[in-house]
Amino acid sequence: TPRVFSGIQPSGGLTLGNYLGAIKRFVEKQADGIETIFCVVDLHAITVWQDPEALRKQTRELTAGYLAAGIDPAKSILFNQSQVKEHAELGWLFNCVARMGWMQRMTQWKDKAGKNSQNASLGLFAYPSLMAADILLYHATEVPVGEDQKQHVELTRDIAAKFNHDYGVDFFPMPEPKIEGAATRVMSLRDGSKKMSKSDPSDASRINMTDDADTIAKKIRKAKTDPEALPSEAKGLEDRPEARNLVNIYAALSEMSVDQVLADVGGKQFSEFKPMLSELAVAKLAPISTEMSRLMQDPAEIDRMLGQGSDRARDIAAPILSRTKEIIGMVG
Ligand code: AQP
Repeated sequence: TPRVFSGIQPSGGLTLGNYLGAIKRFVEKQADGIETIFCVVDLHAITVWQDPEALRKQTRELTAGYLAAGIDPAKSILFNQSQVKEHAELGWLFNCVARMGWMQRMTQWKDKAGKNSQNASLGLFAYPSLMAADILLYHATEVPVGEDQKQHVELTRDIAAKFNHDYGVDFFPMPEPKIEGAATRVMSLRDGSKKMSKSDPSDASRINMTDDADTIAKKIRKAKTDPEALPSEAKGLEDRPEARNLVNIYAALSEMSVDQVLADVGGKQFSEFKPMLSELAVAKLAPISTEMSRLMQDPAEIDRMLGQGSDRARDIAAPILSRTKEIIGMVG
């Protein structure tokens, strides 16, 4: 039976990239009537420094973001990773399956550790092995993610295959990365070659889900573009990363294809297109950010929901972990 799992790190405020590349698609999966499990991956967030007070706030805010965007705890399991100890435990078991060389090839590791990799945390290096545990602990078969996470889901398959092979079992399924839609890689508004990211030092590079209408309009007005008018077909965007990014965002927000969008706006200058994009972004995001602020007024209720979701997650995870330990040869 299909089962969907995905997670987001509470490592900052939610961005439009996280919304279009992840949450909006999680909500669509939920509507398909299959079993869906969504996680606030706080154990991943601390692979880089997080101020404790900020981590607490970001965990609640991300939960509020999931709920405000349409994740329904009656239909999906919504919880935070650190409350389900099985994640850390299976993560360790997978550290003993995954190979150093596999980890060294991960582009996110190379990007985030940078030149000073001796100073990166051991957790940052092992991140993909914990992510494999997150997914396989539920025997999930589908993992909706943005383009940047594709390599980690492929590594999850390698870990599952090696475990099954080494122990001569057919225990872990091969999860499929689901990278769908017009905005699988939303780019920075300041640099069309960089991904829009929560942790980019420039706030102008991203749209935050909590930005108000004026801020959204200002960021879009200042977004980097080229001087040409918009083309009338998608192939006209090939060498124009900034233009392509804004059109992709428009397409994803309006639920139209890029070709449909260009059929409408082809020939327009950015001075005309940007206000259209701002208006659309505000119309789509304002109800979510209003609902997020309402939910954030009652942090105790958010904590209660995370506790309940964690209990439900554990019910699935615990027997899978027990069986894994038994296969490995652990007693008890
Ligand atoms: N720019 C993006 N476009 C499309 N999808 C994106 N995702 C992230 N950025 C974009 C998707 O959002 C999900 C959650 O990501 P994450 O929080 O686990 O970490 P990340 O991919 O490292 O995202 P950030 O925003 O760049 O966080 P920081 O700055 O902390 O590293 C994933 O499905 C991801 O693909």
